[in-house]
Amino acid sequence: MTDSDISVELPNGSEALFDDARPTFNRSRDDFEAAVLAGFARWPRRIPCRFFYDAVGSDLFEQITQLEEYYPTRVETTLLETYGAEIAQSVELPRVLVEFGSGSGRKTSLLIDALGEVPAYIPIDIAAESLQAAARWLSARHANLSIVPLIADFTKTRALPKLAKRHLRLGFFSGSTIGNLGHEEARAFLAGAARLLGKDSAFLIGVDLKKDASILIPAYNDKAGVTAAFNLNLLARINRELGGDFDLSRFAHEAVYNARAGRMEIYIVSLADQMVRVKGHGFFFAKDERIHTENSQKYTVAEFQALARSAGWGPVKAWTDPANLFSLQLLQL
Ligand code: AVJ
Repeated sequence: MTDSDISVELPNGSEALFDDARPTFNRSRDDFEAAVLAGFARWPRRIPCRFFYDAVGSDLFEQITQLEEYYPTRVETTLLETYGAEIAQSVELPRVLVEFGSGSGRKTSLLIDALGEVPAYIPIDIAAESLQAAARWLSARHANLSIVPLIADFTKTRALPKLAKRHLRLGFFSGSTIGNLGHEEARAFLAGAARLLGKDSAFLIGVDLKKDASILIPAYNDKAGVTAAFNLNLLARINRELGGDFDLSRFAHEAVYNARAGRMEIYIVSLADQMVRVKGHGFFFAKDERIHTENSQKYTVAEFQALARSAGWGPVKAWTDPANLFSLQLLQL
């Protein structure tokens, strides 16, 4: 596929994927500056987790997915390999596949294989570079697949390309990325996806399950230190893009399980009293002060189904691995 093969039926508020990605890049840089300055002005301090995924961070995340301790990607991939045919049989076909976010393409490829004929594949992502890479990878493996990428924030997308309405739709939201959202945000996202996908749609969502902290903690604090590098890359990114002067050796990665809330919480901890400058502003970090960088909510199958129902979806079926680590949940409108 070449860039010019990508079709361009555009809904309002979204952009086609062209090779000049600079406007998107510039917008994300401004957004990063505003988010960091606002996040450092409140207490506890925070940096939103969507900023993990610059080029360095995306590469580190890819390494995380290959770690022994990080089970979600491996288990979800196995679930798609094992139950793909059963998932395909559980919905009326054919369906346009609408993916929320774009990953390595590997899981999507398995789902496309299972679905057989897919009239169109519409990945939605704010990062043009990720869309481009995933589209290339998938078009090499699925020769006749029509790919219609949308550069948009998938939590705010209001309309799909017209061609999506010529068929039934299947949404796909993998990797338990929904765990980054709080309950109300997740409910709002699910309700928005229902509106976007429309009548008679189905939605397949990868959801990480509640489990013992002895499995969760190593998954977010691996021996090799890849997750630590992924987390601290936020400070390196501030240094690169916002002229910050963070000394990364004076901060540490921390991953804790908040059992009451049922979520992993990721922080960056200051190892000393220190001053840091960002964009001409000075920020004092006290020893042991934490910057909150991510939540990763875990669910039971029943909890997630209740959340889905409250957003207007009907749970059809959930597939889990024998150790109950991860689930693929099929919903229907
Ligand atoms: C991509 C949000 C699903 O929460 O497991 C992995 C991100 N953070 N290790 C997750 C992540 C630290 C990941 N999600």
